[in-house]
Amino acid sequence: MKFYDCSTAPSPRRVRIFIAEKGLDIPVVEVDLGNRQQHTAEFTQINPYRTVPVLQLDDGTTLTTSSGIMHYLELLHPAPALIGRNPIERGLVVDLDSRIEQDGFMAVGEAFRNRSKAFANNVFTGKHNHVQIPELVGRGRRRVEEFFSWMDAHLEDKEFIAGDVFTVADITALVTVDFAKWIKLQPTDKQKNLSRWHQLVSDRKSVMVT
Ligand SMILES: N[C@@H](CCC(=O)N[C@@H](CS)C(=O)NCC(=O)O)C(=O)O
Repeated sequence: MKFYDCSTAPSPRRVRIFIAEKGLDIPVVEVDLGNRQQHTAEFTQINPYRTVPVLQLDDGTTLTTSSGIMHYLELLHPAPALIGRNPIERGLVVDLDSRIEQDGFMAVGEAFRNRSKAFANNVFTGKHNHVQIPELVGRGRRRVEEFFSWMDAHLEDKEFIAGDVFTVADITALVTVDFAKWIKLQPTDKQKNLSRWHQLVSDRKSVMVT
């Protein structure tokens, strides 16, 4: 098995934290996104979508999204459970994780990719070329602020996002809050629940080493 990673990018960081929580040792291949290594013939043969993370299995199968990789590893290495301990928990964790990815992670990406000069003709990750729409920077930022408000209210009566145990939803949310630093947005001092949770999850060993 090989894990294609980029140590500075947020999506593969989700998988790195997941792997560390499981205590797995998977050989890593670093892909230099800054130097456009994802567009080389060698890499596009591995992942035609030209993104990381990628998990390449020993039989040649490749998994090309954070979610697909984490679900595969969860079934292969069930302990500790990170995507629910029973059917109801699994449904709820995936529900929350999808919402966080859509309303939080994608919103940060919208603000970031529509602003940075590096992505002028390449606003989406992957192989398709689309130009930026500068109006989406402000909209993305507002969506992130709404996401932070939702998180703060959601965490009022919970230690972790799905309740009393750390799950993949915490990983996606943590990576999202840290990704938001790239657009200079952070939880406000008034968002006490969000700040308390962010400190709690940032102190985990799996997060500190990734
Ligand atoms: N939904 C995918 C997104 C993967 C993705 O977009 N990865 C980014 C790094 S965070 C990438 O490979 N970017 C390459 C590029 O911008 O060309 C996942 O979570 O795996």
